[in-house]
Amino acid sequence: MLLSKSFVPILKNNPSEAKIKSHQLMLRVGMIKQASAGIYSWLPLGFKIMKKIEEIVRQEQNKIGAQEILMPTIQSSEIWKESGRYEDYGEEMLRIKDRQNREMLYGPTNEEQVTEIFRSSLKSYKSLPQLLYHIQWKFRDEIRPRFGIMRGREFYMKDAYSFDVSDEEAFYSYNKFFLSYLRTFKRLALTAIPMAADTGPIGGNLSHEFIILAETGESKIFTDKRIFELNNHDIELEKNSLQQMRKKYEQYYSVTDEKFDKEEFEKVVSEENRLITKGIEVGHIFYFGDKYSKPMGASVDLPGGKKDFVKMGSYGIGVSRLVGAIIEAKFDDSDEIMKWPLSVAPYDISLIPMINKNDTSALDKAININKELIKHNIDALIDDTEENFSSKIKKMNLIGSPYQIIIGKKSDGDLLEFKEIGEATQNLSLNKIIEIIKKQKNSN
Ligand code: P5A
Repeated sequence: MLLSKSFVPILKNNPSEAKIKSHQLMLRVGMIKQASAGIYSWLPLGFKIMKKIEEIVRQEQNKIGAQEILMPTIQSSEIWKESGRYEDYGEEMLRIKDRQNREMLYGPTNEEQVTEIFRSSLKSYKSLPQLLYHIQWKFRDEIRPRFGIMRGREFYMKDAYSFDVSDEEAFYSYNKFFLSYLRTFKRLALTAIPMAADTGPIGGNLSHEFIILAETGESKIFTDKRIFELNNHDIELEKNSLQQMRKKYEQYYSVTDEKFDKEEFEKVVSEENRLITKGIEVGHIFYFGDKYSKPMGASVDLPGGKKDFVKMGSYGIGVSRLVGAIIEAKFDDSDEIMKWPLSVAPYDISLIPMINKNDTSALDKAININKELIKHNIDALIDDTEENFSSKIKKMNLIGSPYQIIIGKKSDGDLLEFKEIGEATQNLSLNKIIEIIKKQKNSN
C-alpha cells in the first residue's frame, strides 16, 4: 500500500482533548474519528487492527468449542422485563420506541437475548454443554465516556454464554473460558492477570476481571506479584487440568477494588510481594447459575424425567477497548514509537525510500521489494511521499509497523537497511528479512 493513497490522516501534534496516550495516538494517526460523545468511526488503520484482534479472539473461542452466532444490536424490552433487569439497568440503557410505540433498546449486553434463543430451541440435557458467542456492537450510555474508545458509549464486544446441566459442569465451562482468555491475551502480546471481581449488573457470585497493568487504567488492583510468573497456556482442555490451572491462580491474592480486604491482603501476601497499582480491564467473566434461566424459564429435561433450569455464565472481551489497551502497553510516548505486536499490526513492515525529485530509483526499489513481500503474504506500507527523511521516520514510528526497511544510501546492492522498530539497524538480504518475519508470524 502506498502511503500517499492510504486514508491515514496524520496530525502534526497531539490533540489537546486527548488525555491518555492511546487516545492521543489513535487521533494523531487517524485510527478513529469521533462522531459524538463516546461514539467513534473507525478509519482504515484502526479498523484493520481491530479486525485482527477480533480474529484472534474468534479463533481462541472456536478452539474451546464455542460456536459463533450473531444476535441483533436492537432488542425488545419484553425479555428484559422477564429477567427483571429492565428497571434495574437504569440510565445506562438506551431505550428506543419503534413506530408501533413498542419499547426497544440498544443492547448493552445479551444475557436475555441468548437465554430466549436457548429456551425456544433446546430441551434436553443431552444437548449440553452449549457455548455460544457473538462479536457485536454494544451501547451503554456511560455517564462519563472518556479516553476515546477505552470507555466509549458504543463499543465492540465479544460476549459468550455457557449453558450447563449442573454447577460442576458449569464450572468446567467457566474454566474453559478462563483458559481461552489467557491464550487470547498472550497472542495479543499482553500480560492479562485474572482478578477476583465484583459482578455488578450482570449478577452472580463468581467472577474474574482480566486486567493488564497500566497507570492510566481505571481499575485499582491488589495482587501478589508472583501471579505474573504463572504460565499456563499449553494445557489440555480437560476438567482436571483446568481445575489445576485455576488452583495455581487462586493461590495468589489478586483482586480488584471492590473485593479488597486490607487485613487479608497483609496477612497472606508478604510485604515484598505486594503490588498495588492500576490496570485496564480487557475481559470479564461471570458465573450466575440460574439468575436468567429461572425467571425466563430456560430448562432442560434431565435423565430421571425431572426438569431443571440450565446453569449459565457469561464471558466478555472488550475488542474495541483492546486496541487502546495495546497502545497503552506498547507505545513509548517519550520517543514517540509505537510497536504493534506482529499479530495485530496494521502493516507488517514499513518501506521508507529516500526520494529526491529527480531520482525515483529508491521508490522503484521499494516497489520491487514490495512485489517480493506480497508473494510471501507480507503486508507493507510504502512511504512514497517526498517529505524529508526525519519526518518520514517520525510518521512511520507513530504508525508502528513492527519492522522497517530504509531504502537510501546504506541499502546498497543486495543488502538492505532493516530494523525492528525501536532497535538498531542491521544490513540484511531481502530473503533473510522475509525469513525473520515469516518465522515471527508462524510463532503466533
Ligand atoms: C460478559 C459478556 C458483560 O457485559 N455480559 C456479556 C458480560 N461484562 S462487562 O464486564 O460489562 O463487559 C465486558 C467487557 O467489555 C468491555 N467494556 C467496554 N469497552 C469499552 N467501552 C465501554 N464503555 C465498555 N464497557 C465494558 C470491557 O473490556 C469489559 O471487560
